[in-house]
Amino acid sequence: NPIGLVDSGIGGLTVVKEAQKQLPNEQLIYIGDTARMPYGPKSEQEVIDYTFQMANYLINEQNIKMLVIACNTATARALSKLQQKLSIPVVGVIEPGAEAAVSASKNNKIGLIATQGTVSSHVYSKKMLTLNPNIEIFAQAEPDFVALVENNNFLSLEAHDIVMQHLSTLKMENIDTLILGCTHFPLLATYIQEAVGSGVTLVDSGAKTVDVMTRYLEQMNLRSEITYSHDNDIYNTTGDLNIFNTIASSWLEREHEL
Ligand code: DGN
Repeated sequence: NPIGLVDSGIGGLTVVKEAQKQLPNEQLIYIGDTARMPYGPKSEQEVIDYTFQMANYLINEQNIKMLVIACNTATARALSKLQQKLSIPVVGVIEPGAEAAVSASKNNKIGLIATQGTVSSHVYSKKMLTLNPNIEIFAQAEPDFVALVENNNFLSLEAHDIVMQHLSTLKMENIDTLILGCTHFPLLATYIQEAVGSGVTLVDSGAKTVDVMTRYLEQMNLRSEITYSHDNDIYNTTGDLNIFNTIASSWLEREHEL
């Protein structure tokens, strides 16, 4: 059976890309809810409802064996509810990112850039503080970055300038680790790295999630044994197919920059 991945748009493809590398035999089915994005400013209940709709479709129509919430905002709002209600394993992107950041940081100063919804949920902060109470967190909402990616504008001079400008204050905080707490942000990784300086370790929470998926598949004996080609993975969007296809094919073919 396939693994389902959901996001508010194309951001979750950063998780798909990593899963295609690390899990060669697993069929992936993706839904990007582009028509209703961004999730960042939506209410908790809306994000919960949307995520359940995608989950139910994937379970009832596609018979998935595992669900990955490849969106930080939906993880922050809906992960525990999905885990309570659904009978298949459900993996979110926040815990893996929080763990990776805490172990990467040496000076205990960690930056977080994410959507407004993720920042105000404080899920990252709570998780990191339970792992290490001495951590200092500098969280900044960056809703504009999501639009740059969804509009296929993430390799432009405009994107470069916006990222530089927005992250200039964060650069002053002496952080040594920065969590890309939105699955859209790895597409802007080159500019983000330039903005905060090469000494800062960027944590791609989505990529870390694939380690957790791998662990679950093994523990629960759900790993596929058949040889599979990721050319057969399925991508769905609730929004414009052309723009989704353009971004998806160029991103999935490019070398990952982290
Ligand atoms: N990609 C999503 C996330 O990781 O939070 C959110 C993007 C959005 O809908 N604003």
